[in-house]
Amino acid sequence: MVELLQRDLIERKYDVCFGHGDQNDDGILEMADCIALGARVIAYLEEPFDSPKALELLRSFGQFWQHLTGKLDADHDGKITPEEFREGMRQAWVDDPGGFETAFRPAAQALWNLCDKNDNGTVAAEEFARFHKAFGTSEENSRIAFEKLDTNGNGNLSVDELVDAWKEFYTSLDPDARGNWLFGDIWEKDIWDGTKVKL
Ligand SMILES: [Ca+2]
Ligand SMILES: [Ca+2]
Ligand SMILES: [Ca+2]
Ligand SMILES: [Ca+2]
Repeated sequence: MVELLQRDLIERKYDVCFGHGDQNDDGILEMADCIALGARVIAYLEEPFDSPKALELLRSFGQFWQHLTGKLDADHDGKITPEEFREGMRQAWVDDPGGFETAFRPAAQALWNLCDKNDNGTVAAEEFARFHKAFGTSEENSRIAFEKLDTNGNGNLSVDELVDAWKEFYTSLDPDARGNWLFGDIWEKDIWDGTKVKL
């Protein structure tokens, strides 16, 4: 990994997150982007849209969005720029761990529960790859992420481990946190083109 200051590390991760969220590529995040991302996950995992898992995913993504915009959308126009997003994500989850527990962990839990198609508490490589495809992650980065996270090399990631990795990705300032690798090797210098992330 390229040497990154703590601030650069977390901003890089939030830029990647912004790239995941900005589904219509207009450089602004809105609730519709957030819901579209949730819908992509549901579609790529071939989950019925009216299943309990799908509804919980959409509900929790909506809750995530409400919490985040409540923190930073001062003019209440429902739009978030990349700069506002970096600041808001940090305030909402790093500076307020309780906020993470109530409004972000449920989204992670819902997402990994949905990826765990057979409800055995683990996500297989193939399911993990579908999640990544929905988020726009390349096959190469998906493979790298799986290898980094599957520490015991058994070809499965536990839902609990994935929720922990999620928390590390979105809140940890530690360059050695394993969860930093949730979306593969995102440490290339040219990932940000000024308005959006090249995933
Ligand atoms: Ca957008
Ligand atoms: Ca605004
Ligand atoms: Ca499973
Ligand atoms: Ca494993």
